[in-house]
Amino acid sequence: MRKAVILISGANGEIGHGLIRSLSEKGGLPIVTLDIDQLDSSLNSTVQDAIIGNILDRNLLQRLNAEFEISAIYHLAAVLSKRAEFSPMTAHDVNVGGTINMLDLAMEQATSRGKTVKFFFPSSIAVYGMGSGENKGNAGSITEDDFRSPETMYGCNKLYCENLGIYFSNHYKRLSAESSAGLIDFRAIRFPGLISAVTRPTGGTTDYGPEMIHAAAQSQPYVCFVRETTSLPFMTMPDAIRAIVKLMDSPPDSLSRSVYHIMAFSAAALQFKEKILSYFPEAEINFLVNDKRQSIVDSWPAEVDDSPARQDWGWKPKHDLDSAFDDYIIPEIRRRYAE
Ligand code: AKB
Repeated sequence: MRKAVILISGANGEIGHGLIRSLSEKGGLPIVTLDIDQLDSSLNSTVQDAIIGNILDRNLLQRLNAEFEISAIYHLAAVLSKRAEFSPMTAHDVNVGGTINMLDLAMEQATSRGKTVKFFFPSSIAVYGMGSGENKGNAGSITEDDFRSPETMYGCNKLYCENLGIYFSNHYKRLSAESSAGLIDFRAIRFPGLISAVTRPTGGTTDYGPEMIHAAAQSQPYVCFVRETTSLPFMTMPDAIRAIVKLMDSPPDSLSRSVYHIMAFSAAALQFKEKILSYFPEAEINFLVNDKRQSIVDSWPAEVDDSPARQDWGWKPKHDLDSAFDDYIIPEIRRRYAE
């Protein structure tokens, strides 16, 4: 008998930490994690099996297929936007090759059991390409279908993988005698910049916000690589985790789309600095624009219209900019660095 589980790839990353805790507190099937690195030891007691391995290793995935009965996959493993611009081929291999491997695993599981496998994919505001700073300024709150012309490898990978997920869900092998449509229930969220007080950000372009906060909490100077006036949408990690759980728990017939974007607040880099100074008056935060990285941030929208997510599955962030700092970031980050 194969063991019934849910599978989380890239579990050791920032989203993985929060998601594992939340899913294990919620109860339900045991969690198996897959990550290229050893799982953070503080999470060991919350998972059944922490497998160290590569999502590109098809033999390993075959072993997982044989050993487990997987009813849901949360496929979090990815190379983020900064690293992807330095190593686009690696990013493509991991982000696209890894995703199709996981979709294929989901399909094998679903066909062998004749039951739908749920698949969660974290997409990103990187799928958008605003074209120019002027467009970004004029666009206001954009819909999911606007400006889908990504300018980064990471954004191209994410947009393509959204389409792969929809293909596996709705049109897989559409010319073969037995249709496999409906065996994968693919759901994706395009996340804005995420702020975790618990884990240190690495490899993202939106990370200037959280990097500034983590540096200040450790009395380290920080040089921000975008202009003071640069705005992006953001949300706290607990809101992101709540969103994943809420979307995955929603009945299929309540969803009008497979891919939703969401945000909690839009903030300029200077607003982060001012907020941080109000808690850490000694913080040393300066701005030295890196034109290349700035151009990437300028290609992403300042705001998204998340009314479809609000209407379909009740998305509602708990934290705005003020409560993000007051109720989550500052208390958690003080605790983290006091330990
Ligand atoms: C990154 O900056 O790479 C990510 C993203 C835009 O999804 N936070």
